[in-house]
Amino acid sequence: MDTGALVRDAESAETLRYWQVEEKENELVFVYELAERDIVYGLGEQVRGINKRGGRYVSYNTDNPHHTDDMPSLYGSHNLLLIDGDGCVGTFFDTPAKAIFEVDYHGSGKIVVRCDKNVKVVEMDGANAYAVTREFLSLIGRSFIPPLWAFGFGQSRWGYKRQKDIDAVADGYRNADIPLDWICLDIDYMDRYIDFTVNKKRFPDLKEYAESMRSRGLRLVPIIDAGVKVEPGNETYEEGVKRGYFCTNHEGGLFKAAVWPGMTHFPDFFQPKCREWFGNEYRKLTDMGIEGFWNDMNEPAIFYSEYTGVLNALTPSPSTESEKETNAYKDYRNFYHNIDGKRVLHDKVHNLFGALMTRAASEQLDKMLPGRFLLFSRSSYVGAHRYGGIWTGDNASAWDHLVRNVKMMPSLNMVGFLYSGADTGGFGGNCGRELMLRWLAFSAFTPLMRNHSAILTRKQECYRYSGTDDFRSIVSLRYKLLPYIYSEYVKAALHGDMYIKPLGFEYADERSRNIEDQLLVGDSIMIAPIIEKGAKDRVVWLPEEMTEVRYDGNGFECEQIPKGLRRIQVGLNEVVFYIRKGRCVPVCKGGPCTAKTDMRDVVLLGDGEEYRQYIDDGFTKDVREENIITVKKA
Ligand code: MIG
Repeated sequence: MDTGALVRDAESAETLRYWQVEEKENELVFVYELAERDIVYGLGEQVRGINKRGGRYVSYNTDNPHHTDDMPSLYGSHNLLLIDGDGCVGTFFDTPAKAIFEVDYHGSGKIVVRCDKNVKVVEMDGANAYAVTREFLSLIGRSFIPPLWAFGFGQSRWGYKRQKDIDAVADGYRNADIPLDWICLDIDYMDRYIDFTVNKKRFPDLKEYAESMRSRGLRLVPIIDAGVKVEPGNETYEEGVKRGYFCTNHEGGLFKAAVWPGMTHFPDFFQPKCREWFGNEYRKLTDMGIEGFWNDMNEPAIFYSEYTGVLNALTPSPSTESEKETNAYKDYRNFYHNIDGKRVLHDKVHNLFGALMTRAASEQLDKMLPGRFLLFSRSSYVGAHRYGGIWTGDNASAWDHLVRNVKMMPSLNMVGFLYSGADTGGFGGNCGRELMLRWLAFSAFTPLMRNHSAILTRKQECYRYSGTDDFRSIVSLRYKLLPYIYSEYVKAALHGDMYIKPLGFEYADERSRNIEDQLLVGDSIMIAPIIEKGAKDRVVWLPEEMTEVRYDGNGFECEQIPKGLRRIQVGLNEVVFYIRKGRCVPVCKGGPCTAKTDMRDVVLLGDGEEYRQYIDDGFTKDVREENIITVKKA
């Protein structure tokens, strides 16, 4: 590798260039002195916004819907820090075990990182955070590129049970003339939550059904959970047991834990043979014409196990904060993997589990399908971005969750997860009309744009709200922007670049460096979404002259705006975005789905002269530079 990055393992940790290292009995402690002006970027899927200063974060993949600012762990672990001030120092702490980051916590002026001794530390430096991020992206490899249809709008809900529920969604969108490309099947499509089965009463002929949906420009995207139901007759279970592909317990038997299907075994994704086998199981659904999946519960989430069941019965309720451990935490110290013939405690490699499930699926889907496929996961680790995307888990229908979504997106891009997005409208809770419209107006710019909600919450498909014109306006903007979104995404993946960036990555002035509610999307666009309840207007910072573009469902209105602060009004049916000086954005006519959207018929907005557009058939695995053409202004 000629990237200039230094890779140190624990034994040579004392030779780190930027960090002081102290060896404790069970861990290494790394310390970095911050300067006043330093912004600390990084940590991917984490709370507390773009600048991580002032917080404590724990990389330990966790299924927890309370995404508050003091929630130390979410579903992924992305141990990258970028300290940006006078130049930038980037450090990646590559450990599959728990890692704790205190970043100027309580105003200490220091970063303190504590982690397992099984760690490789990668130090990088460069002129600024953007340069260092690009170096990091070049180290970790090319991001997953899904097919074009995955950039269309997706509708999902935990609670769609049978074919007629899915029909209602398809009809609802088509009748309301709101574009849609895919519909998710949540756990109820399965036979009693058994992976790779289909409930025949609910979906008598999934193959035929998938085909008929496809002819309407709609794809079905089923969920796959990590746990395999323990039940004689369940093929996946029987095979897995026979071949020794499941995780083991303390006594050497198979580890058993309860999740949706009841008692399950977890595939030991650390074994290459197990990955190949499990990945091949997806064939049961691709044979029915399925081209996309979402992997869930792969932290892995555990309701309880035989072990914790007993333990909880024996131990009194926890009395101190540190004792308030979930069942899953206790279980993580009671099951084992077989890694290169060695028995390894799950706790030591916990953060890789979900990532390896994604890898298992992705590698085999790649072999079994002629074209590109959609795959996104809940749990992740850096590296899994090569195999699939992620969604940000069980958020809620609340304004602060929209805010968190906005602020998390650039951090996910720093660690390669370009294909990502949140449950638009919120998973838990009841989403009102205003929140849904504002959230859609933001999600219109995120590669993964999916409306998803939990069972028993208010139904939140776009056509269920009054005044569907407003919803059509926002979602159709997404389809008009597809030539841009698709091109910028693929170019970012091809060039080891980000798709969504903080303003500070391109503009060095202090105001830009500290803005967290405006983002750069691709190379040309700056967005300033409305993320406050009841707000009809907001203040926007323009770090340079830009073209302001307003879309209200009818057409685009453009105006040159000088550098500086500006207050804009934005109606619920509108989206306002900005095009950077000298740049262009191609827009097309849109359509009811990607298959009916003509990506070649574009008009260029903005004061630039030309645009480098990426065009292919939307499926080919041969994604290459030569597919980029120069479109000039008419
Ligand atoms: O314990 O499959 O994050 O998106 O709808 C809940 C049901 C399990 C969690 C996922 C969510 C999904 C839900 N799953």
